[in-house]
Amino acid sequence: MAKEPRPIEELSIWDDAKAMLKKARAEGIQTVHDRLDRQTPHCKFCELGTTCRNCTMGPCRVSEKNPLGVCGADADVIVARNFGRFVAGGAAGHSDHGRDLIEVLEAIVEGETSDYKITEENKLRAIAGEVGIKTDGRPTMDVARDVMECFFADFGSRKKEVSFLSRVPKVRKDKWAGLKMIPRGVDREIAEMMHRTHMGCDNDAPNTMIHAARTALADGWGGSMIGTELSDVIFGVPTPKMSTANLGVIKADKVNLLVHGHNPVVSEMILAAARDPELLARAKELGATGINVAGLCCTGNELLMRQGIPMAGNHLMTELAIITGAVEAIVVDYQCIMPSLVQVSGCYHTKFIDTANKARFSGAIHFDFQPKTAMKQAREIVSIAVEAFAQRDAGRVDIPCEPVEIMTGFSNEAVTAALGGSLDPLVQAIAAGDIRGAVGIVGCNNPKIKQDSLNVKLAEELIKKDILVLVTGCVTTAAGKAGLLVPDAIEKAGPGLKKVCGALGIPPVLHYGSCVDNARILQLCAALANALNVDISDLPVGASSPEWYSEKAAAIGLYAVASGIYTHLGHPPNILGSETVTNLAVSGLEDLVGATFFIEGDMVKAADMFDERIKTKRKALGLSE
Ligand code: SF4
Ligand code: MSK
Repeated sequence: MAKEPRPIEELSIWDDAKAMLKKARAEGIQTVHDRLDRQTPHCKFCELGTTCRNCTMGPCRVSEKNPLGVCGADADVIVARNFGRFVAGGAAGHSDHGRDLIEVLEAIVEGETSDYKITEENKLRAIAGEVGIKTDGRPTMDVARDVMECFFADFGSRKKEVSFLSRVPKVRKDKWAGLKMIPRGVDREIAEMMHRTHMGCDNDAPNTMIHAARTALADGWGGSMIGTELSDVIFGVPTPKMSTANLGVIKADKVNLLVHGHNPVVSEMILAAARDPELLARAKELGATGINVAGLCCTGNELLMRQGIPMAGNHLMTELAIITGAVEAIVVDYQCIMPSLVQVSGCYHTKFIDTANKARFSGAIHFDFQPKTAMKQAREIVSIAVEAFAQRDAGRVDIPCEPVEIMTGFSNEAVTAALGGSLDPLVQAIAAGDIRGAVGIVGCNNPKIKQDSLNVKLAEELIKKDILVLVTGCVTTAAGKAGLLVPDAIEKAGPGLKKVCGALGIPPVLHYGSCVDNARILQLCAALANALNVDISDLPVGASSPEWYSEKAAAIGLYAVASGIYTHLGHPPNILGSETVTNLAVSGLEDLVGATFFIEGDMVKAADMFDERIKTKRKALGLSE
């Protein structure tokens, strides 16, 4: 017998989500929540991580009764291997995204595109200097070529360490060297993880876990950091600006085009094409007042940070945005795009357009988007959206709310500029205890958790304790919708944070970008540690992913811990079937890298644990608690 669906009230904290879930049920449209209900209860072996499919002597499931797989692998080995491959998947996603930015830089350097250009010459030169490339008196394109070669080489096997380790405090690098955890090359660490986890290779769980950390570090300090930095070089360094968020950003009188995925390479071009006078004129001819480009998930974050486009929603809003009935097209690049969006689009006049050969969706309109032809292709895509306006059924349109204001655009450069040109005022505010510490809240939604309940609650609890919060990824929209991304949110903060943020006119929760932009937080931590002449693990900082779901989030969490940042997860990865692996994650790593994971589903308790940690770290630095 089919299960009763969960009450809508339990699925999300947001009125816009609940209204669209109601509409979905009334119109007979299946959502992620319905499918979760059909998939539960989940397989216990898979939940514990004790199932292995790495060869055809299996698949094997180990338990107390049957403790060894056919090859003799025990639960520790199997869990570690599964987790290692999980992290490798996440690192591969972020880093391949980074590689795509290098390829755009290559197209610029080789003169193959005029649609993309080097927008931030100063940043390019600054990065070049950091990775040891001479810049004095050299033409920009020569510097760019060397940067391109250097970053391509970071993916290979010929380096002893990835280039941005130049940013890492020496004491941290020495720690990694002692553990054989220095990331040498992005593709190398990922490939080695696949090798190690083949049958008959790395059969020592702690050793596999150390390599998982190395793989994650190759993502954080390699692929992701390259992705972030080159996106800034090509599309501009984010600066503070106002925008809006929630489903109310979809406009009934406009052609609505949603960009979804992660990489700004496609979405930036779509935004530029949407300003084309001919396309605007055609939209008007069809009765629209304009073309509205709004964001979903991280490609939305990228455009929000740099261009201030409105955010329609995060991960669990992607199906619901289409259900407004007012979306002409959803244009995707890759990652976190539920294949169900094709079916939901098919229930309306919405055109679902994919743009990457590595992320195709059956039933989609496909464009093989290339730097050489980017603007031409972007115009064609926008034109499809414009023409779809004529097919919209006004009777099915329901935009459930008015948008809320948010402030965005906090890159490290913007923060430093706001502080008068150096991080010293931030260091002083931390020393004085006005800002007691900082926590990055990052990551996703997961339909197993009431949407954004944990993301918002943790941010609110932390700012009350004078802990500055930085948000990226899908937590951005959560914090924005909760009213935490505006300067007025200082009213919800403790007295110290209220004083500092009030003086600067900034929110107590700062939007720091997309998922790859967690590299900005790593860079900030390294800069603070270098300024204080300490290790990153000595700082009063933390990281959290309360509602995570993805392999990428696991890689982020692990590179944060391996970098020395105490990291919270709202629910555990599938590792609980091994005591060795679990103990390593939640305590053993402390001795090795000076930080661990902690798992806590109650956000008041999680905030208290961050508070305790921050007190300990402040005390050790000789600061008031
Ligand atoms: Fe089973 Fe070992 Fe093969 Fe895994 S590698 S499926 S545990 S025999
Ligand atoms: S999009 S990885 S659901 S944050 Fe970056 Fe959101 Fe998580 Fe994807």
